[in-house]
Formats: sequence, C-alpha cells, structure tokens
Amino acid sequence: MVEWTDDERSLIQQVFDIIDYNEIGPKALCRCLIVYPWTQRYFGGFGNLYNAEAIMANPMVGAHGITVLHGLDRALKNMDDIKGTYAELSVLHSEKLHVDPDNFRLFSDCLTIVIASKMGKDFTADMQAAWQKFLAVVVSALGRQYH
Ligand code: HNI
Repeated sequence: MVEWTDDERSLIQQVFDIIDYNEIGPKALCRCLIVYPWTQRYFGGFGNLYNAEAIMANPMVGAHGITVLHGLDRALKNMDDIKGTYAELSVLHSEKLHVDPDNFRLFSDCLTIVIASKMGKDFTADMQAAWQKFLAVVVSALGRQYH
C-alpha cells in the first residue's frame, strides 16, 4: 500500500490543476508515438501515422490522448487505491490490447516532459518527485495483470 504525504497530495493536485486535458493529452501521446515509433503498432486502426506531422494532425490520436488523461484522473480521485481502480484497465491492456507494459513508462515519461515544458520553472524538483511517484504507482497498477 502506497503512502502519500500531505505535501505529495498537494503537489500532485497542483499538476492536475494546470493540466488542460485537451492540450496535454494529445501532445503527450503524439510525443510517445514519435519518440518511440514501435508504440504505433497498437494504433493500426487510427489511420495515418506516417510521420510526425501526420501523427500530430491525426484527430484519433488527439482524442485518444484525451481519453488516457481522463484515465489518469481516476487515479487522482482514488489515490489510496490506485491498484483497485486500475484492475479492469490492466486486464484490458494486457489481455485484449496486448500492450507491452514497458510502454506505460514510456508514455509517462513523455507526459512528464510535456508538463515540464508547459510549466517551466514552476515544475519544481519537489513537484517532479511527487508527480513521478504518482506515475510510477499508475504504471505499476496498469502492469499488475501482467505479473
Ligand atoms: Ni491505454 C485504451 C488508459 C497507456 C494503448 N487506455 C485506453 C482507455 C483508457 C486508457 C482509459 C479506454 C478504455 C476503454 O475504452 O474502456 N492507457 C491508459 C492510461 C495509460 C495508458 C491511464 C498510461 C498512463 N495505452 C497506454 C499505452 C498504450 C495504450 C502506453 C500503447 C502504447 N489504450 C491503448 C489502446 C487502447 C487503449 C490501443 C484502445 C484504443 C482504441 O480506441 O481502440
């Protein structure tokens, strides 16, 4: 069971407060698909992913980026039971979508980079520490069904 200090809870909440899902979600997923092109294999039904421009202009990628961030929102609202919250999503990603769980961390890193570039100096080291802990718990919960 993961313990959260009041400071961590507040810092994570502050990150969510500045996140515009409609902007950050698409940017984070685009970055993941561009920087780690093998992650494109799961999105064969999304149409044109031919190059970075095509990925960034693809409305299905954008929409899915927003869906993923709404998925993260569930963890924020259930900080004390992230594992339970993601039990079904973990089954979906492993058994139905066959997503390699390493990709959860790759996506998380892209998300952190997009947030850091948006927040600039406001993304302090303390905030990064709390945020990365949060994402690590999310990644572990999503990967739980694979172990
Ligand atoms: Ni993911 C669908 C949440 C990472 C590939 N994913 C979803 C859905 C949510 C979600 C929510 C919609 C489920 C539903 O329809 O019931 N995904 C998350 C979260 C993370 C994540 C919270 C990480 C933080 N997903 C990833 C990664 C990949 C991925 C890293 C692949 C590289 N996800 C998918 C695919 C689908 C999906 C593929 C189905 C998309 C579709 O619409 O067909």
